[in-house]
Amino acid sequence: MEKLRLAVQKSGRLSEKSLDLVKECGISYASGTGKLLASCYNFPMEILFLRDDDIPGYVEDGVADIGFVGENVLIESGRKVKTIERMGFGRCRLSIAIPRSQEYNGIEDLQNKSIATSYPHILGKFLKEKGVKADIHEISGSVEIAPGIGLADAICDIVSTGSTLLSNGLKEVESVFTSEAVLIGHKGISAEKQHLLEKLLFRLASVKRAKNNKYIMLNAPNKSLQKIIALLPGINSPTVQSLATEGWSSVHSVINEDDFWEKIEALKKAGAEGILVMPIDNLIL
Ligand code: PRT
Ligand code: ZN
Repeated sequence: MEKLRLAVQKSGRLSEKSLDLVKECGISYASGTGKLLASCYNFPMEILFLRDDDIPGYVEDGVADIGFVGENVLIESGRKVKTIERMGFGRCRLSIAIPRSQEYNGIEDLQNKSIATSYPHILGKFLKEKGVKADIHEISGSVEIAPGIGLADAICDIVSTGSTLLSNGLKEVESVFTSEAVLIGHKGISAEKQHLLEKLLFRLASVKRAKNNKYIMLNAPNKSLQKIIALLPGINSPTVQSLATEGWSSVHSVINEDDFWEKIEALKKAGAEGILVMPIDNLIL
C-alpha cells in the first residue's frame, strides 16, 4: 500500500506546530532525535524531516507528497507546487529596515541604496513594482547586522515581534510580504495518495474547527430560556435538559472563539449561571 509522505521542518520555528497538528489528527509516529524519516503507526504516512529551504523542492520533485512550509520560503524558492491550505501559524512579515537614526520619507529613499537580504527574489519583485532601483546584496544569515558592519544601507528580513530590529538599531520602513505556514502538495500526486490526502485534510479541518470553538454548559432559569437559546445557535440548536431543581434547565452548546467574551457577557446578563466552558478535540459536521 502507498504511503503519503509529509515533509516537516526538522528543527526550527515551524517544527513543533506542524508535528502538533499531526498528533491532533490522531496520527502517532516513532519520534526520535536525529531521525530523517519516521513512519506513522495508525495512518499510511511517513514524515520526512528537512531544512525548511529544501521542502518546496522536495515537494516539487515528488520526493515528498506534501509539506508544511513558510509561505516566504515557498515564494522565494519559485518552486511549482500546489498550495493546499493556509495553516494560521508561523505568522511573520518580510520587511525592509534601515538604521533608526536615518530619516525616511518614503520608498524613493531606497533609490540606489544597497539592501542585504536572504530573499532576493521577493525583494527584487517588490522593488521593481515600486519602480525602485537598488543593489540587492544576497546573504544567508545574520542579515540584521549588515548595516552596522557597513555591508549594506538597509536590510530586508523576516520580522515577527520586531525585537531583533530594535536590538540592532534598525527600524521597519516597508512591509514587503506577510506570511504564514502553508500546506503544499506535489502537482502530480497519484490517485491513491490523493485519497489519503483527502482523509488527512478532513481530519485537519475538524481539528481547525475544534480550535475555533468551545463547548459551553450553563444553568438557566426556565423563564430566561428563550433569551439564552437565542444567543446560542449551537451546531443545529442547543441541548436543553431539566435540572433536579424545579424551574431550572441546563443548556449545552458550542460557541465560536471570535465573539467568545461578548457571548459570555450577554449570557450572564440574560440570567445564565454556572457557565462551564471546555475545549473541543474534534468537531465533525
Ligand atoms: O534550519 P532551517 O533552514 O530549517 O530553519 P531557518 O533558520 O531557515 O528557519 P526558522 O526556523 O528560523 O523559521 C522557519 C519559518 O518560520 C520562516 O521561514 C518563517 O516562515 C517563520 N517565522 C515566523 C520566522 C519568524 N517568525 C521569525 N521571527 N522566521 C524567522 N524569524 C527570525 C527572523 O529571521 C529574525 O532573525 O526571527 C528574527 C526576528 O524575530 P523578531 O521576533 O525579533 O522580530
Ligand atoms: Zn531555512
